[in-house]
Parts: sequence; structure tokens; C-alpha cells
Amino acid sequence: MRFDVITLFPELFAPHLEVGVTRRAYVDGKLQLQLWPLRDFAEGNYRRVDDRPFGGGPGMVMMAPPLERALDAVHAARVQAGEGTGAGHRAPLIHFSPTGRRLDQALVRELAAGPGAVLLCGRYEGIDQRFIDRHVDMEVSLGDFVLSGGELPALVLLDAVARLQPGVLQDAASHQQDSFEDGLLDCPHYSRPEQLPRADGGVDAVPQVLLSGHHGRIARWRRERSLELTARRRPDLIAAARAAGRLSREDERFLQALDIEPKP
Ligand code: 9D3
Repeated sequence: MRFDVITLFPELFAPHLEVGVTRRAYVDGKLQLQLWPLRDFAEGNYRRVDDRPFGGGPGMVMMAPPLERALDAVHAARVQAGEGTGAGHRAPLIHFSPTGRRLDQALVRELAAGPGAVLLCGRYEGIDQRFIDRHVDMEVSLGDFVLSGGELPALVLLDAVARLQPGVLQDAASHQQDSFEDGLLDCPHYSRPEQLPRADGGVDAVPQVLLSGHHGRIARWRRERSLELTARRRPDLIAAARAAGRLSREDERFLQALDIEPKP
């Protein structure tokens, strides 16, 4: 699967290509990443990619013409590479923007199963709306906080997609246990030592059930810790799991006994 990234700061992507499971995905050829430095598609001695907003106001706007030239180059390269261009299998153009749809694991899964995408990283106040209206398929945000551009969001999406490529994660089962794969928050984890000394002379022990060897009881304990944490912190996820029929009668009995008022 191939991702093309249009950006003013291609050097921000180097670490992602060089470390950990994401590097593995590229080395093994499961993912291809081509960077398109927007400055290369600017014209004139000053290589301008931005200009002042019509109507006035602060900041600068990314101009449409360099973006259109960059996108033409991306499309030509994707065709050259024989990437799926047929109807229904064209890679979407995703623009990272604070006004976009919130990135979630459902979108990550959808992209991980498709032909890749063209990722457009904005800087300054934003992009000329005419380019967005002509070309952008989807606007994606990371959430309600202010970043300085779309590069970190693009890296976040690439990381989330890379780790879903078959064979990239060490342990295939760890997908299934991911928070959000089953719609609940993950349970707590413990490792050696069994007794962790505290500054006050006491010790913090590992929950006894995890040392018991009773796989059924361990699974039930983990399920209950997930349910309890989710009910306290993310009651919206409990409601969604219930609506999707992902809670057993045993789960419902446990939640009932917790006696947490259901907040929206
Ligand atoms: C001061 C400018 N802002 C007015 C409230 C608008 C604005 C424009 C451009 C704010 C941030 C940005 C740059 N951000 C992104 O390109 C971005 C982003 C983000 O800031 N937060 C969460 N997700 C994303 S995706 C792209």
C-alpha cells in the first residue's frame, strides 16, 4: 500500500521511517511512502507557496497552483507505479485540518485495508478553499487542540496504519487486545518483580489472580478491569459496546454491581 505526502517539511518524516515497527513495515515493502516537498512545485525566484488572505486578516494561506502541480505529479507517479486507479479503488486525498472528522480506529482500519492515500499537510492558516473543493475527499483532525500544521497528524495516521499491516506486529494477538479493537479500554498490565518495594518500606504486589494460573479467572479479572475502567472514564464506549451487542449478560451484571451512574 502506498502513501504520498505533500508537505513543506518532508524532513519531519525521517524518524518514522527509521525506527521500530513502522520502519519494519517499509523495509518489508508492506508500505511505501513517497514525500512530495511542496516547495519543489513553487514558481519564481522566491518559490512562494503562501500568500495573504483575500478580505484581510492575520496569517497566510497556502496557494492553490503549487498544490495542483504537486497533486498532478502524485497522480502521474501513482499511475506509473500501476497503483489502483479504477473506480472505487482510487486512493483518497486526505487533508489534515482542525475542522476535519476526528481520526479513530475505524478510519485507520478502513485505510489499512485500502490502496493507501494521498496525505496533504497544511501549514499557516490553511489552504485555499478552491483546492479543497476541487480535490479533497476527506478532512481529518486529531482532536480539539491546536497544532502548527498537518505533518504530525499525517505521522500519527501512518503509524496507526503501519502497525495494522499483516506481520508488522510481533504478536498478531496484540491487535485483538488493543483498546478500541474490542471497543473497551485495556486492562492494567504487570510484570516482574512480583513485589515492588515502596519508599515507605512497604511493597506493591501484583494482583494475586494473575499469579494463580487459572486462565479462566485471569480472563474474567481482565475483562472486569476493562469494563470498570471504561465505565468510569469512557461511559460513551460502554454505551457503544452495549448497542453493538458486545456485552455479555455477565458483563452487564458486573457493570450493574459497580453502581456507576450512566453519564452520556
Ligand atoms: C490560529 C489559527 N487557528 C484559528 C483558531 C486556525 C488553525 C489553522 C491551522 C489552527 C491550527 C492550524 C494547524 N493545524 C493543523 O493543520 C491540524 C490540526 C490541529 O491543529 N489540531 C488537530 N488536528 C489537526 S489536523 C491538522
